[in-house]
Amino acid sequence: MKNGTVLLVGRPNVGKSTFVNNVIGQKVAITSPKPQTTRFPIQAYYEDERGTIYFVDTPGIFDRVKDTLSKKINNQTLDATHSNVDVVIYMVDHTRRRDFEEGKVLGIVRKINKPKILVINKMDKQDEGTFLPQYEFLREEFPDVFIISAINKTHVKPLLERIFELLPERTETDEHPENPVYPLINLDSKTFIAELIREKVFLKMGQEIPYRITVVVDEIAERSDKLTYIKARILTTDHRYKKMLIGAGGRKIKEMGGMARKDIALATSKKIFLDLTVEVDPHWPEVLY
Ligand SMILES: Nc1nc2c(ncn2[C@@H]2O[C@H](COP(=O)(O)OP(=O)(O)OP(=O)(O)O)[C@@H](O)[C@H]2O)c(=O)[nH]1
Ligand SMILES: [Mg+2]
Repeated sequence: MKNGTVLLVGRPNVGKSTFVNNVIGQKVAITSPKPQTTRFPIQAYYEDERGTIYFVDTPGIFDRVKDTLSKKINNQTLDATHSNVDVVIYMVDHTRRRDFEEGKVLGIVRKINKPKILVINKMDKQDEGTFLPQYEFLREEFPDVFIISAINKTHVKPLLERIFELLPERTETDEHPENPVYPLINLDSKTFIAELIREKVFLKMGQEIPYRITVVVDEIAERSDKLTYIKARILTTDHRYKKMLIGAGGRKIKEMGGMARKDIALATSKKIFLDLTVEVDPHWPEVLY
């Protein structure tokens, strides 16, 4: 059986997490149209008759790393590139211009001495133009190039086929956990639920606030066979952000809480009572991660 680790790298927003979710067939990593949605590597298994692929989705490598949070996020990805991987997927988004940030990612990819696949994502998106010609030169360096749509799962099959070809033959016990457990990811339930809530802040708040918050889940309690009580807090760095997160008459927090509750209920097949509050903690970026 084939068995090995595939590391996904690319700049923020190219669709790495969308790809992993759609290959796995369930949401393991949160996604949003905003960059830096993923904050730490997420591991998820894909299994079929050919073997097991152990995907590592990483935070997008970010160009502007001035603040503590961005530095920590970037370092998580750099650490992951030094870990033991068998294949690297370098994902690019043809709808965005090649720039300094993309050059930085390529520099990091070049240093990883493993088989590499270039994946050009978002092939379904053509209306706003393409910068594909700017990525053509990479074909010389990358023997394997796949143009896909992660969102529609177009051309994902041949890509998986190639990944399996490149992976080593290995018994599962060699290096990877023998019995990966459902839902096949490395996050505990509290972290996973916190991620689902954080995603709603990325989706519902403006450009700045998602980078000023984190989510902490304090309690998950089974109240009955069917009902689970969850207590969670959104931590933010400033009172004015807290006000915006709550919104007029508490509308914003209710909306985000409602969306998160539905997602958690779907993932757990339980009825969820979500007690979600907002707190000011200016130090969370230094303490967390
Ligand atoms: N049209 C189109 N949009 C896509 C595709 N793949 C991803 N997206 C969208 O691109 C945005 C970013 O997707 P993510 O999966 O969060 O990107 P990421 O690379 O994980 O981003 P970071 O976690 O910030 O590094 C989301 O709005 C996705 O819906 C695709 O194949 N086609
Ligand atoms: Mg991501």
